[in-house]
Amino acid sequence: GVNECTFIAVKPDGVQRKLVGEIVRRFERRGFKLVGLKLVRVSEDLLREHYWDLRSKPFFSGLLTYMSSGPIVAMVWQGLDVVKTARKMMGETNPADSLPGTIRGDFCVEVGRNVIHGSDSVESAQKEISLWFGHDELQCWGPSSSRWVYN
Ligand code: DAT
Ligand code: MG
Repeated sequence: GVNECTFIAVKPDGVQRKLVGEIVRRFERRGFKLVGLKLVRVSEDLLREHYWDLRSKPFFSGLLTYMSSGPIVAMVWQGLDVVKTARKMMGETNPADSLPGTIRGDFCVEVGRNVIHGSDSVESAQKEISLWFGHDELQCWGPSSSRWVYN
């Protein structure tokens, strides 16, 4: 429903390449609501938990090194079907397979430097939001523009 939330992160390469504003802008303009945002440098322990399902992959340790190599912009966005729509906005995991117009299709070329993370299901979104954010870091704010986005 309209209250669905997803976890989105601008990865260290996206921050270094000054893509934060562009990425936030795309979610804002789509009509989604920002409910959490912070710039963080996270430990490999948190990342190991975040990417636990990939622990047996050959790229796992490189992924942890990359993700802990600099600050990340962690965000929570809310709105109708935001989990699925955010994945569409991001493009495919491998930027080479991502269409122009998607974030990965517009701003990157390699799977190991794909600038953005987004939860892949409502269930993983809930897990990731509670891993990255405390309750006091999420804001419930004015619905004043929602009647212009939803009917
Ligand atoms: P996504 O980020 O699209 O959800 P995923 O969850 O399968 O993709 O993998 C998490 C991240 O791991 C991905 O964004 C980049 C990295 N990754 C995935 N497949 C990879 C591969 N074949 N080689 C190197 N890195 C990979
Ligand atoms: Mg994933």
